[in-house]
Amino acid sequence: MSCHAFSRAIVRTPSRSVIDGLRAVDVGAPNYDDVLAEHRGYVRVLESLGVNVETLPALEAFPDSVFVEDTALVFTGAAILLCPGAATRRGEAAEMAATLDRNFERVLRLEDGTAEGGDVLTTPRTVFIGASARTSAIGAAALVSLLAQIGKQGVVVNTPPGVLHLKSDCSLLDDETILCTSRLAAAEPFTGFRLILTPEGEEGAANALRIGDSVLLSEGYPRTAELLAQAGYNVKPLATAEIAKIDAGLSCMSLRWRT
Ligand code: CIR
Repeated sequence: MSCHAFSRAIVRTPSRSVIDGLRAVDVGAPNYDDVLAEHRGYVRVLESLGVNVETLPALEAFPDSVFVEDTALVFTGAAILLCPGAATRRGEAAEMAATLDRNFERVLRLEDGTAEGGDVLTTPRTVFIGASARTSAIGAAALVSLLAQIGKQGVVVNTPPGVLHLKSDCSLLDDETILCTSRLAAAEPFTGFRLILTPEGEEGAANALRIGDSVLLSEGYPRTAELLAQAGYNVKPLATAEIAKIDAGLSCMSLRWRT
C-alpha cells in the first residue's frame, strides 16, 4: 500500500489568535476569516478524496495550533508525540496527547530534545528527519530510536539554513518521487529517489501534499503545476495565501494516516 493512501486525518480549527502566529518575515498578519476559509477548503478537499477527518476545537492559547502536523508523527497503529522546538508551541503536544491515545494502539513520546513534524518526510523505506532550528540533533537522534521501536528506519538529514522545516522544501509525490527545491537537492539527501525540482522562484510550491490520486499544490505556482501535470500527476490547486503569511503550506494543517 502506498504512503499516500490516507484514510484518516486530524485537523484543528484555526484559533482567532492565529493572526499572531510565528513568522520568519512579517508581511502583515493573516486575516482570520480568510484563514478559516482556507482551512475549510482544505478539509473539504481531504474529504472529497475519501479521507475521514476529525476536527479538534480551536486553542486560543496557541496561535500556531492549527498546524497539527508539528505535534506528532502518525502511522498505521502507532504514533509518536513530539516536542515542538518553538517555545510558544511546546504546549500544543500535550493538547494532542489524548487524541492520539484514542486513535492509536501504541503512542510513544519524544523525551529528549525537540522535533517538529514539519521536519519529517515519511517514505515507504525511510523516514527522513531534517535537523533544523526547530528539530535539535538530540531530538532527531531520539526520534530515530523511537522509530526503530515501531519498525521504521529514521535517517537524519540537514534542513537548508534559513528554511523553517525540511518539508518546507520537499514532499513525497509517490513512493519513488520527491518534489524538492534545488537548495535542498544540492545536499543530495534523498538517495535512490527520483527528484522533481521546483522551478526557481517557486520554492514555496515544494510543500505539496499527495493524497490518493491527487497532489494538492498551493495556488500561485503555475510552472510547478505545469511540471507536475506533464509528469502525469493530478494537480489540485488550493488557496494558501493567508496561512503562507505565517510560514505554512499544505502538509502542516493535518496529521494523516491509513487505518
Ligand atoms: C511556525 O512557525 O511554527 C508556524 N507559523 C508555521 C508552522 C508550519 N508547519 C509546518 O509546515 N509543518
